[in-house]
Amino acid sequence: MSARVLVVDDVPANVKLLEARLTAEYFEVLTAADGFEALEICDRDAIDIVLLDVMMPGMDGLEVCRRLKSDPGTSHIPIVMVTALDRASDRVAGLEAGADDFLTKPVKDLQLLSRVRSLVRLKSLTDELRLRAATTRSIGIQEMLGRRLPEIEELPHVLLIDENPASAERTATMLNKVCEMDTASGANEGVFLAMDRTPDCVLISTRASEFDPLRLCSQLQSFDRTRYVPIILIADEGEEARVMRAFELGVNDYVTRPIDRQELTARIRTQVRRKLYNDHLRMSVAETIEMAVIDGLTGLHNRRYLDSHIETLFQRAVTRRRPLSIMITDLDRFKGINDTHGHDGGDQVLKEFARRIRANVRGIDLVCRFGGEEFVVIMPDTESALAQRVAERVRHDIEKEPFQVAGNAVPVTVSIGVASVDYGADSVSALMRRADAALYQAKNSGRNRVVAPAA
Ligand code: GH3
Ligand code: MG
Repeated sequence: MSARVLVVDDVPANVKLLEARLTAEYFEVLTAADGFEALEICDRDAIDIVLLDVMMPGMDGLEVCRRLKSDPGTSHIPIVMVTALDRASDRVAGLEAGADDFLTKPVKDLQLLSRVRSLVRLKSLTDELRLRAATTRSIGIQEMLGRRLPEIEELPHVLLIDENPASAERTATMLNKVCEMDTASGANEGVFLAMDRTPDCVLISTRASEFDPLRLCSQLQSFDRTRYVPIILIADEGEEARVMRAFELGVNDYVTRPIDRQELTARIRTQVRRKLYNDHLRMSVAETIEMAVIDGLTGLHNRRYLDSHIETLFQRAVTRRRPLSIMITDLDRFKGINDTHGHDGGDQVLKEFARRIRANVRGIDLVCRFGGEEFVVIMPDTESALAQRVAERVRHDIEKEPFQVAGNAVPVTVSIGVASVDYGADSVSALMRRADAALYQAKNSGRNRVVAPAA
């Protein structure tokens, strides 16, 4: 996976070194010699990840990080702070400034590449979701895109899979205030626990003789319940090839033994925050897609949904030789209601009307607001005589009890046209036309009635 990396450092030799290594791995590299230039480039170019030196004259790396993270246009770009080995305090400060990860100088190849790859992969998932979300132009999503990564509010739930009870115990104790931990000593138990309660992050120790840790990783990524759960590998020095293989399989991050508490904490925190952010986005996208087929006023499906489903329902009825009926309803003299009680009053009537239709049909019947004060109900497995009885029940239910509009009792009536599938040379449009013609007849013959074309 290629990506555009921005390297920020005031020492030209450091920039050159990172640039050479990243270019060799086919990353596109941009460079900046100070914080101001870095901010400018992030604003202008689509940067996928920033490697940021902490100590720089003018504006230091921490300030650059804070600014990038507080700007909605750049807050989603992952930032890796590059810190001197002897300055542990910089790491904490970096994470507090919103950095996603850190590397210590001198930067080791494996660490550099694995961190960059992992963050780029996370970002590309986020980008795809952001793109989908942005095209839907939902107000809720726009607001959400502007937000920073969410802070972790509750202790994240981490699952540790480690065959060795003593080392599992040590790791659990180390993370005791950082997360709520479940431990498993084998692959089957691990999968079982992960399916039982989806964790926010999984830690897998590579020291295993009873199972293959990498196979376990790909297994976890193949189940719907766990495929978005980040995985961090706990590896030994000298396992570079295995770690690389793990990254190819989609493992998100790794730490090496002996485990540094601060480092593991930071890595868990980063993975969990990214996951929360992506989970939110994914849910918002799903909600927006749902909103696109739901009528906002009545909560019924809208015409777009009807158009995409009626053909399927129709074909299913025809091929199975099952009856199918539809009714089109239209409120009588609705303009008069709007004129007397205002548009809001009219809306109240439409809402209550939708509620009453719903209450009079079955769950499998599809009720749609076709537009304005016209509604369509599709009734699978329903022949004409029954459909007319249902329509009559709806008509009666509307007439019998006046609607309440801002304290006024408003009498409402409805006209309904019914049509049923005829197994001859029928089509959806012919069926709709027959229902429409029946409705027209109901209107013309005095309203407040049900008409079905004679079979
Ligand atoms: P008919 O008995 O012949 O159906 O008479 P009608 O007045 O119901 O029919 P007409 O088609 O003349 O008027 C429909 C009205 O429905 C006009 C339009 O302003 C109103 N309308 C359409 N959509 C909405 C809506 O979402 N809310 C409200 N309040 N009114 C709507
Ligand atoms: Mg009308």
